[in-house]
Amino acid sequence: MHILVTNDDGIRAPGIKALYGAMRTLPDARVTVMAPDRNQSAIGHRKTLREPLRVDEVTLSDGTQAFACSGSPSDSIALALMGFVEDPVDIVVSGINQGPNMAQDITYSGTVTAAMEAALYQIPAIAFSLDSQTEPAFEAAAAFARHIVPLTAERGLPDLTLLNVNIPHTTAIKGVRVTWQGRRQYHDELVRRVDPGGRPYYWIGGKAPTGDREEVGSDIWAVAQDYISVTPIRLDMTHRQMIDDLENWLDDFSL
Ligand SMILES: [Mn+2]
Repeated sequence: MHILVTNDDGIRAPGIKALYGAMRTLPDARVTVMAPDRNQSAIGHRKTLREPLRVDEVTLSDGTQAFACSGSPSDSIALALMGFVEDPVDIVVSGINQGPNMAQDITYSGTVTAAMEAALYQIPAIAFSLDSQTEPAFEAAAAFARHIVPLTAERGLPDLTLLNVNIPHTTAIKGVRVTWQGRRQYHDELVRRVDPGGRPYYWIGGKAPTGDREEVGSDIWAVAQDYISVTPIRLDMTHRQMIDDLENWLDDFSL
């Protein structure tokens, strides 16, 4: 089993070290690490087309040989699967992200969009995120990765589908729940400042997002209840139930 490991926190982040370390302990596993050379969190499903991409072979703190890419997480996966990594890849794993990626976070998340890119290449992919921004302990997430990765590689995933895993930050995990995307509440605020030359500039500030913890069965609910959340995500975001209605809205248009 050839496992390609990436992340969005950058190739030197502790979470990716925990993930490739866990993958290496699987029987018959061969691990390739290719990830952004710096933090690319919330980069979204970015495809870099108007500037060159560079890849450097780097030695990480534990001696691991890895590929550091100047592009986004999805660029890293695209490069690898288009032939930069010569041996066929059986599964792509992304993370372990420092911070959750649930509900509407997923199209912002470089952790998840790296897995989306793999799904475009019909390679099974799993994104792992830990519900902690500070001093995370990755052991439980790594243990679950060791469980779900071989299963997913063996069974495969439906077309244009990936798995999004979120792990609660607790030593008392209750189990696993298969979930759907819940409802995020963002608390972003526009912060306006002025540079030394007198020009305004802006930050997206505000508090961290919260969410509906009461909707039983959602990813946000599961993690709030100390369950590991596993959500099957499809890239087809069409609202099929709306198609008939929308046709009715538009059917009297003519040229
Ligand atoms: Mn991140």
